[in-house]
Amino acid sequence: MATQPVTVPAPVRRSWALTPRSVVSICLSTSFVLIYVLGMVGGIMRANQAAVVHLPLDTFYSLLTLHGTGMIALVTLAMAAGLWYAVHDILDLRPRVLMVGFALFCLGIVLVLVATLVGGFAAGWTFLYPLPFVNTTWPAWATLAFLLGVLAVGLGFSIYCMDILTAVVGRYGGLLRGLGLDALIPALGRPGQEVAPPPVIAATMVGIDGAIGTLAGAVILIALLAHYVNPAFPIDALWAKNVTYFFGHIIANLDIYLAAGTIYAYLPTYAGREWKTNGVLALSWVGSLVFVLTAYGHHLYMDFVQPPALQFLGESTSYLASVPPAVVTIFGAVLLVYRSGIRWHVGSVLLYAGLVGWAVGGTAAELDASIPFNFVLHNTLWVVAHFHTYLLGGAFLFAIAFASHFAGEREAMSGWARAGLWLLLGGITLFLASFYVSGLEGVPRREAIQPAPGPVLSLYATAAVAVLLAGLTLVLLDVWHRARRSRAFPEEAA
Ligand code: HEM
Ligand SMILES: [Cu+2]
Repeated sequence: MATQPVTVPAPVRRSWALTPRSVVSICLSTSFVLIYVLGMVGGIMRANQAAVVHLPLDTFYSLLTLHGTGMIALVTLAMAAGLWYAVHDILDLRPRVLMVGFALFCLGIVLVLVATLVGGFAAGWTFLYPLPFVNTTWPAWATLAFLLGVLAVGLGFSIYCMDILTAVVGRYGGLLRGLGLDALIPALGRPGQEVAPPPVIAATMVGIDGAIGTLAGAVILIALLAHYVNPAFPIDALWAKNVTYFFGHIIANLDIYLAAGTIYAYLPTYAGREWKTNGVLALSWVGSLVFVLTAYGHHLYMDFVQPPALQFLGESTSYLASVPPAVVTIFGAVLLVYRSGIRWHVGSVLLYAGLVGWAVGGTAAELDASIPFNFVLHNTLWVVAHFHTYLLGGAFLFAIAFASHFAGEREAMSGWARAGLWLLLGGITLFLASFYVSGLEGVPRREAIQPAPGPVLSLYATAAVAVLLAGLTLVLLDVWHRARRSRAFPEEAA
């Protein structure tokens, strides 16, 4: 009898396959490593303001530009990956497209790194016209590299948004249903089709506002590039400021709305309760969609040539913008967790802490968006305080929360993680307190050398950054360790 050849199963090449998990892991690890480095850059800037280290002035402003641009891009990348993962099954999203977006983000970040660290570009992350062109301390090519870098990041995000919108239309037959509006207006619904769940509603809102915001970004960047090529190409400074802040405000805000989508997806898994779409939730997201687009005017209160109607629009929608997240998402999250016997782990602690950061930062933002307060707080460190509260103390914490959930949280929280959380949250609180007090004392933002009492408060802040980074190191190592374990036992992962 002839012996049968023994068939050896082909080795499974899991590590390099473009699966949803692998692409999301790449996005998260890249953004966390770079955020950590840019956090250290932030600490160096605080140490310089405390006169503990003495950077050359132009180096300080290049680092400031790198930190601002890089952080916004990287937190967007991490949270975009988080929300993508939360909805990829429902919307049948393709990992390949996310990878293209990721590659464009990386290209953009490399260009920004080269522009600032090698070229010395230092016009601030808002690259406000005509700063990139007049009295520069850097060569012209650095301006070009920076503008192209921001363009690449914007293109990456716009591909992400368009992919989500296409998938929403494919799955729900229209954007209104993607926004869950059939829960409010039943006539919009289709027989037999369920209402979009909350994470899909968030993804649709981000997709629409992100597509519009990145389009505005492309318009201003292309205009600046045209001016770069031919300095006779005219740019109206007021128009440029409106378009630039329209773009910047939308992108920075969407970080938190991307995060809200992931909260809808993951907080219920800790609380053991469902978060369902209803008419109020759908309406609140339509409100956010409109207010995020119209509130940017609060960046132009000091521009007396801005048409008054736009100033009123900016102030009123800045107030209205706070209502949907506060009333629906934050209050909804509190109700979801209340008496649920929630399981506390790194993910749930940070989701909750992030909600606090979001609420506090939002309140501080509302104060600054009120014109009488803005007279006093405009361009002081109060501004930096409020956006770090909801970006560092909100969106970034949500990003780590998602990563921790993604890595798997089967076993109890480790002692290291617990210590890391205390240090991280304590460090962030002290770090933010220093910005707030400086702002109230009238210390201006974006100054390498500050008037008193800036330097002494910067010294406290420098120590707080060291505590914050120590905590971040422990938390990220704990997440990384669990991610490695769950790669060995994939069924453990979420
Ligand atoms: C360890 C964490 C962080 C530290 C130590 C830090 C520190 C700083 C410092 C010292 C400044 C300059 C403030 C001034 O004098 O005007 C700054 C500005 C800024 N940071 Fe952070 N930051 C951190 C995290 C973040 C995060 C997570 C984000 C965004 C998601 C962010 C976005 C920005 C932006 C947009 C600016 C303004 C840049 C500009 O004025 O052009 N930062 N940060
Ligand atoms: Cu704004």
